[in-house]
Order: sequence, then C-alpha cells, then structure tokens
Amino acid sequence: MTAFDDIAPQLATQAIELPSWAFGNSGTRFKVFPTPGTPRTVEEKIADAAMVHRLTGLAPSVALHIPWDRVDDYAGLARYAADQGVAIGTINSNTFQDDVYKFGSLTHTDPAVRRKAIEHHLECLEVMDATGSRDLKIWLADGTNYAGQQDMRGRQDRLAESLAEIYAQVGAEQRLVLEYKFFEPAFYHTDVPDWGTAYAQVAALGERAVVCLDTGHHAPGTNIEFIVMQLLRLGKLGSFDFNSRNYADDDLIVGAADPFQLFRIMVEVVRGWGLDPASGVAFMLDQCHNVEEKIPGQIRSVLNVQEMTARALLLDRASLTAAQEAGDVLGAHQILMDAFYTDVRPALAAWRESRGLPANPMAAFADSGYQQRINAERVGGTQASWAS
Ligand code: LRH
Ligand code: MN
Ligand code: MN
Repeated sequence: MTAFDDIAPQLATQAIELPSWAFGNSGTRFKVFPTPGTPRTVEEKIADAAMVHRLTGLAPSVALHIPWDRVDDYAGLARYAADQGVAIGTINSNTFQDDVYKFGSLTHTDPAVRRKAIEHHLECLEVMDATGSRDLKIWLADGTNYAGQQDMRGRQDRLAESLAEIYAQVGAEQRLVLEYKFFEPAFYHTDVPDWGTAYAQVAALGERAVVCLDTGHHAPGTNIEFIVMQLLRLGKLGSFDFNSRNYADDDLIVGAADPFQLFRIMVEVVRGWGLDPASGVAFMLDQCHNVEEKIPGQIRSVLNVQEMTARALLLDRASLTAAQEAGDVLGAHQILMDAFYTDVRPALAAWRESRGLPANPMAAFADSGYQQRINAERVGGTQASWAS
C-alpha cells in the first residue's frame, strides 16, 4: 500500500471551487427555509467562501452565476475576492429563468431570441475578462415536453451555430465548458442531455471547448466513472459539478449519498491524470444547502472530496494491474476495496495541522464565532434564485 507521505504532495495541489449560490437561501419548489446570516450581496457570498478556504486550504476560488451575481464593477469584485484570499473562478451563464426563453435559448427557432442568448454569453465573457476567469460554463434548460413539439434536429443545428458564435469570442486562455443533464426542466427531450451530445458539440468547436460533468445529471444506475474515464481519455473533461443524488438532480452534499461512487470517480480521475493541474480539470461543487447550515455544508463537501481523493491516491496501482492482468477477478476487486476502506481521516488531520490548518475544520468553524457574527450583522439575506 502506498504511504500517506507519498500522496501528500498531490493532495497539496488539490483545489475545489465553491459555487456562490451554495451560500444563498435555497429550497425546493415547495419551500425555501431562510437561514440567519445568509449573504445579502455577492461580496458576502465570497466572504463565506473565503472562510471555507481559510479553514480547509482547499477552496481557493468561487464560481459566479450571471445574472444572480451581477455587479457594476467586476474588476473591483475580483480585487475584493483577492483581498479575502480567493479568486473568482468559473462564470456560469443563465438562460433558464427569463420568459423569453420559454421555448429555448441557443436552440430557439426565433433568431431574435437566439441573439439575446448569444449576447448574454458574450456579456459573461466580458465578465471573465474583468475577473480573470478561465471558464465560461453553459448549462441549457432547452428542450421540449411533448413528442412532435419541436424539430430536434433543427435545434441541434442551431445549437451548434450559436455555440460557434460564442466560441469565436472565447479568449486564447479561456475555455467554453458545456454541461449536460438528462432531463429537467424539459421532460420529453433535452437539447444537451448526455456526455455524447456535449462531446459532439464541443469537439466541433475546437480545443478550448470541453465538457462539464455534473454528478447529479445522470439516470439512476449510470456508471459515471466510465464517463469520467472516457472524457479524460478524449481530453475533453473540462470540469466537475460535484454533488450527491438519491433520486434526480438533488444537489446534496458530495460524497454523502454514495461515498463509494465518489471514490470510484476519483480513482478514474487519478488514473487519467486528471489531478495534474496541467490536465485543466476543474473540480467544482454545485450544491444547495436547504436544511443544513451552508458554510459547514461546504466545509463538509470539500473534506469529502479530499478524503476520497486520498483514498484513490492510496490505491496500489502496481498490484491492481498485476491482478487485472492475471485475470484475478476477486483479487483485483479486493485491492480496490482495500483502498476504499482505508480510513484516511487521522492522517489528513495530522497533515492539515502540519500545514498550519485546523486538524478539524468543522470544529474550527463552530469555534470561530463566524456564524454568530454574520447572524448578527446580516439581516434580510436573499434567496438564491435557483431552487433545485
Ligand atoms: C443545472 C445546474 C447547472 C446550473 C446550476 C445552478 O441543473 O446543475 O450547473 O448552473 O444547476
Ligand atoms: Mn451543475
Ligand atoms: Mn444540476
């Protein structure tokens, strides 16, 4: 078995991006439970994210969602973030809550609607120029509810044209990241439902167009680690939106519903050199904390990813390969499970301390008084505009 000291250098480079919207109030379509201390501004969301980073050393950047996080001065916002010790990360576009997009955005039959949607993405690119962000992430709610409602082929063609127009404006150091999801809000067909469609669309664009894999966006039973392997193999895994799901796009804490699945995903990430910063793979959370406290929810999430990454790095690859090549089915499986069942928590706690971080970031947050302070200071926090 590989020793913890051998994997520590790789763990030290791990970075997990936090979504600004995880800090806002959110809920289901039945109820949004407000919580004390909820950020009222994007600056306050960034301050909360920075607290997660201070306690874990794992979360050096924050993803924004436009227009939820729209401000007048993005360069100023980036400076504010830097002062807090974090950077602005991925910029997420949003064409899923305006009336005009009822029948689609980049796929719409009406050129005027497509134009509006394209312009929105160009605005996001301007935000990225001002904040120094690398990635423009696009998730589309586009789709239909009834067979025959629309011409699926035409929509796919218009999507390709719209994306090409956006991609033409993506800077040399920037990337376009296309996220897929198999259903919701559309329930008959979705225009970017799966990794194959996302791959086909980004492959047609060029090198700086890649795919985002949101772990909650697959049908039950899907072998997600296979998709991870394939996209890494094709050089097209741009990013993860990590979360947990029991049913559909639940957006629960990553590693909570199925820790073994997160382990299997991280095993394929390691196997495909996706942890190497040169791979360009961005590890992000895309979660909502509806009933639990939000900052501890984010701390728990990044720690879950770190723990499963450590276990995946501890996998004895040489023995696994030998067992695989010898046709030793149960031996190979056992080697994988040995890594999965390794309790890395004590080693991680000691390692954190050796790096000047709290051994137990959850306890450190509880002891910090931060939550009490923001509860007193922030009155009238806003709801994240996205409820599921
Ligand atoms: C869509 C999605 C996408 C959005 C986010 C709020 O379900 O996963 O990433 O940007 O939720
Ligand atoms: Mn997502
Ligand atoms: Mn989602």
